[in-house]
Amino acid sequence: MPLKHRFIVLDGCEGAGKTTQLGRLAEALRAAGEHLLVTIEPGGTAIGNAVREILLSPNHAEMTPLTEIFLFCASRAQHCDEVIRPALEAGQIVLCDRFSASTFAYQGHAGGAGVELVERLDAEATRGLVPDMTIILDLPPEEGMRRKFGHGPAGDTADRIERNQIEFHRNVREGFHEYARRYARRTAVLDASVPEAKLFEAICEAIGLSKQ
Ligand code: T5A
Repeated sequence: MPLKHRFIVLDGCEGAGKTTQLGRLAEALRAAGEHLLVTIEPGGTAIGNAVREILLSPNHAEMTPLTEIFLFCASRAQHCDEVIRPALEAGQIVLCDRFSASTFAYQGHAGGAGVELVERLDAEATRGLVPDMTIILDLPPEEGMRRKFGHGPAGDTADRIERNQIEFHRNVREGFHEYARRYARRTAVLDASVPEAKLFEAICEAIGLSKQ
């Protein structure tokens, strides 16, 4: 039976395991005979990748909150029109690493721009394209940072957004919970502190993918 959800997003705080789980999910769906597009935000297009460089570079510490929102939305607008919408129209399943929930949580809730502004700009950028299912991998940010950077401080390898104080990342986590409450029918929050295989089972269940 074809999968009911065609546009699936994995989202959540830093280091929650999105990339790891997207890899597993892509493999399972391909094995089930599905045609897939696996993509990422910010990015997913040549323009989006250029915008990603600007957004994440620690050299741009002076970036204002409004500039940041517009750049995430610019990347998304290009991504939706050039890549995601055509793939869905061609009958592919789209798996995306982060999407609107990230903008809601990082720029809207934690960044202090307000979720209403973020939602308005995001709706323009996507032209109403909404994921069928957003799965939020929920993990305390301290644990996500430990997974990525070990026990020491994030240090020189951290990008501009990872360099925010831990309090910011706690607010991001709250923002994801707020997003899930707002869009409960198309969002699932899963405990990402469990072993990879167990989390993968929960993701399959959330999207209705039966075990082979
Ligand atoms: N952003 C993005 C915004 O602010 N607004 C927006 O609108 C958007 C779209 C993107 C940055 O941009 C921000 C958010 C981000 O700060 P990114 O490079 O794409 O940056 O970074 P992340 O999405 O955070 O990706 P990461 O690679 O950092 O984290 P993942 O993908 O969640 O985690 P993953 O799979 O790489 O795993 C991290 C480590 O944990 C281990 C893995 O082996 C790896 O070492 N791991 C586990 N360990 C224990 N148990 C498990 N279950 C594990 N699963 C994975």
